[in-house]
Amino acid sequence: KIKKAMFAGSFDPITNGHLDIITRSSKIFDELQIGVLNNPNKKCLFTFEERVNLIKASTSHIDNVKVVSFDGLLVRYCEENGIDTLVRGVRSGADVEYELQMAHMNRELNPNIETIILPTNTIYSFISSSLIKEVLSFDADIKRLVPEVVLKELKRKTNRGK
Ligand code: COD
Repeated sequence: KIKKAMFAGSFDPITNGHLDIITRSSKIFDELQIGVLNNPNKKCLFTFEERVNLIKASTSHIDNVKVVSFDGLLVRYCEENGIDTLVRGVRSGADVEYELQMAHMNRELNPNIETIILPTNTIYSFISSSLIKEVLSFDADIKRLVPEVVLKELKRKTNRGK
């Protein structure tokens, strides 16, 4: 039986922090699905299609990764697609608090689905999609923080950045 895992998020946009968790967890599981939340009520800089395309472009070199979309409950998507592991990344104690709460709720919803929490790579521990968008709005240099395709699209969309 192949071991499938899910790494879900809004990815607005994907960062080097996300990519690190994707790279590391793709080595642990046979198949890693990247679940992009498609929720029109959530305000994002990038459209759903753009977020998916940026992830595909940034992960095309990893062959057991598959980019999928979901809305509604994450555990429901997993049940319907034979996935029994959720992968999450944590940067700080605050992330741990939040992730534990989600892990407990997801276990309440389906006790057969496990959550695996990976600590971030130290060098990416300060990166978040929202801080990247904030510093970019002040023309900061963010080239070490996001994949090259993302940098290009961020600059194009916002007319900001170096
Ligand atoms: N280093 C390592 N990991 C990172 C970094 C970094 N620099 N930055 C972010 N991460 C991790 C996050 O901790 C998270 O694990 C993942 O990457 C995705 O992050 P985001 O910010 O893109 O996405 P989130 O955390 O907002 O996504 C939340 C979900 C969409 C997964 C969640 O809201 C959800 O499951 N929604 C569906 C409805 C549902 O099932 N709700 C019940 C949940 S209990």
